[in-house]
Amino acid sequence: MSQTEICEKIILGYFSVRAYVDHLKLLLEYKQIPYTFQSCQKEQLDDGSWQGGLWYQEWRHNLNLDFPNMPFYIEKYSDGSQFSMTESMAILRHLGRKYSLYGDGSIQHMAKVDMLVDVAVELRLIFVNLTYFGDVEKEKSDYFKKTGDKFSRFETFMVNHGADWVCGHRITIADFILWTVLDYNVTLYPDILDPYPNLRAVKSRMESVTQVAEYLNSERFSRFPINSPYANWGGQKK
Ligand SMILES: N[C@@H](CCC(=O)N[C@@H](CS)C(=O)NCC(=O)O)C(=O)O
Repeated sequence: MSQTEICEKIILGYFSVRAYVDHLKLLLEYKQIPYTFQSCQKEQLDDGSWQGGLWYQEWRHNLNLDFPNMPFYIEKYSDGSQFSMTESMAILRHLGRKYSLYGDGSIQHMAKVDMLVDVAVELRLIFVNLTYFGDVEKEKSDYFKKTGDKFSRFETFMVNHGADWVCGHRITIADFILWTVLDYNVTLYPDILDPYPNLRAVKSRMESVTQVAEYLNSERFSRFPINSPYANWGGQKK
């Protein structure tokens, strides 16, 4: 594909849940990049198990993906060629490079951005483990301890960097995955960020960006479902 070809269309594919795609939609909305969200529902079979619906039956076979998975990301070019990829964090990093959301350009700053992204992913994993397999009432205080260590380190990081956004004065890819993880957490436990004023501030800052506020109030965004329907918590539609 030639570098001069114009990207005419972006397609982001995923199940109709927030889970591993939320940060990617948020970034595209923030940058006001037109995209099509191609979604499908998981379906429950007669034996009670769940199957990936259209993804399972069609898309994973016919989209020509190197490593078929959801979410997937496709750029279609004016010459008819296309670029496609999977892996939710690799897609985030691709969008970060494509739309200059990787910080001030120094390799040290980019490394810190990557570090913050990966810690946010660790927080997401703790959330996934609890909400799919655990008991959100019984395990609340244990969860606050596990996540609190990382939340307070984010808090200190922001104090040390005196910043508007999580990694300095510019918004970076770390802010999109962090917002998603924070929003999942306060949706589950509204008081979880009470001890962390900088995290609450950076979350509000994202929500007050005009195009983000418009997105969050639009039909393109729904707070639920966060997880797949078979999760212990967060798989419901409201
Ligand atoms: N490492 C992958 C994991 C993706 C993943 O686990 N996708 C789940 C939904 S959250 C899925 O059902 N993928 C489709 C499949 O496994 O066929 C990523 O971050 O994108």
